[in-house]
Amino acid sequence: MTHTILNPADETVVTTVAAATIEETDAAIARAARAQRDWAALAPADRARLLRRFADAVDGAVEELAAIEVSNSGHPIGQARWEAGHVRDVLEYSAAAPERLSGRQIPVAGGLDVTFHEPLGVVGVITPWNFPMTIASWGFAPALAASNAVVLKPAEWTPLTSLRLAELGLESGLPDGLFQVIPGKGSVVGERFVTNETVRKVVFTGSTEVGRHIMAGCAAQVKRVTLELGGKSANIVFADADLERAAATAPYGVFENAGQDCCARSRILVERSAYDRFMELLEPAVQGVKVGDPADEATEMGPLVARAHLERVASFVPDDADVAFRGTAPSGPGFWYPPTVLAPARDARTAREEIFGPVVSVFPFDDEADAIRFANATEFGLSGSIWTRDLGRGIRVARAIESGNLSVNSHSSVRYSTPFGGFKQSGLGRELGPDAPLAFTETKNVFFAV
Ligand code: TAP
Repeated sequence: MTHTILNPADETVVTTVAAATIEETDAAIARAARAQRDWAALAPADRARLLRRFADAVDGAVEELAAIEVSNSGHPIGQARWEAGHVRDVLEYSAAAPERLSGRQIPVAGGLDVTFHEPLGVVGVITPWNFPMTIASWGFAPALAASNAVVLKPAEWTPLTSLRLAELGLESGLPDGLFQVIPGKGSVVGERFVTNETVRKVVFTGSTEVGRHIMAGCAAQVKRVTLELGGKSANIVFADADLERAAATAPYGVFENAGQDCCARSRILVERSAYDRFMELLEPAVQGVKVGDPADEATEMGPLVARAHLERVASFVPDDADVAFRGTAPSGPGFWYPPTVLAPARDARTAREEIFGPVVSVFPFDDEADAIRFANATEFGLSGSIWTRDLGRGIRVARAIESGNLSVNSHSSVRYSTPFGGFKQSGLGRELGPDAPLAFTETKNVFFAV
């Protein structure tokens, strides 16, 4: 069976990709298990060197990977270049781990006690379509660095950069079978990662609904799992903030990647006394977002990934929706949707559910306690921003929001060197940062009697 890949900006056929069967998935997992034993037997410095070579290969292929993402996912070229550079950085940062994953020597009576961080074996990584290559690297780079093998299932719509990354790994000298990309259906390949006992951990990024299903499946074998799921993050603007900056940047906090971003600040909460002024400033900022051809260097927002997703996003904005104002978008061909600002009631569907498109809802709030209460009134807890000139308030509110990644006076969420992940139903576990490789190990304690 094959899957046809369309360019979301013009609906032309990019290529077709074969979908793996259960038997092919099992064969890939068995190959990964053999490669893992050879990989773990290498000297730590050799594993580090090969990962650095892989990072160098990605560095040399930044333009190529970016161009693939432009045509496969419709990402603006500048953003796609950043994504390829981020994959290189994640690999380079992870390459330090093989020589630094040290255990501890713990004082005990009657002997010597030592801990080791042992690899898990084969890790299955399942990725979504919104940031195909960056999210892939958050799984495979630290897993490889901790001496594991990786089988990776990309989303059906967006497998191309992951396939190229696997080739680059092989060209860099990684053992054959150590890092394999297996395109196919979630219900076939992804499901097999859960049920095949050789896979010792599943790293899943995607919807909360599928994440719950995977966690339940993994429970049967007490299989390790990391989940990066949905979000409905708040951008809280206090009246004492630099309103010009808060309004000028708010569109980029939600419309980046056409809103197909788990960290999208899709609820803007504005202190009531500043609400009218903020909306006045927000309107030209939204209309100024450059939406169009992703291959154009000036483009800030491209199309949505697929027609089915466009229809889902549009369903959140019926004809009688409380639209405050909108930006512009090409009319087609391609899966275009304009940046859209709503001013709905707090209990509206758009205020509660993840839209995963360029639609944001703005709400007034009364005071700090009200802002915190409403920001936390969601099953999700992934990201968020706080705009204020009062440092004490910034700290207080950041500590009170039930979310894994907060930013004061910015919309930054992701750095390769800092931990990333969600509270509540936004996920389980953390990726990136100095501890990322530890999530791909078991701690073993050995006592030597003396
Ligand atoms: P999903 O539909 O959940 O799909 C994610 C991945 O899981 C795809 O590769 C999919 O394969 C696979 N899959 C589907 N059903 C499966 C099953 N039964 N068993 C195993 N794998 C299965 O999500 P999506 O629509 O691609 O991505 C959007 C969602 O991801 C949003 O909710 C977003 O917030 C979330 N997300 C979260 C983060 C973080 S870091 N928290 C980052 C990005 C995205 P197919 O392609 O074949 O369906």
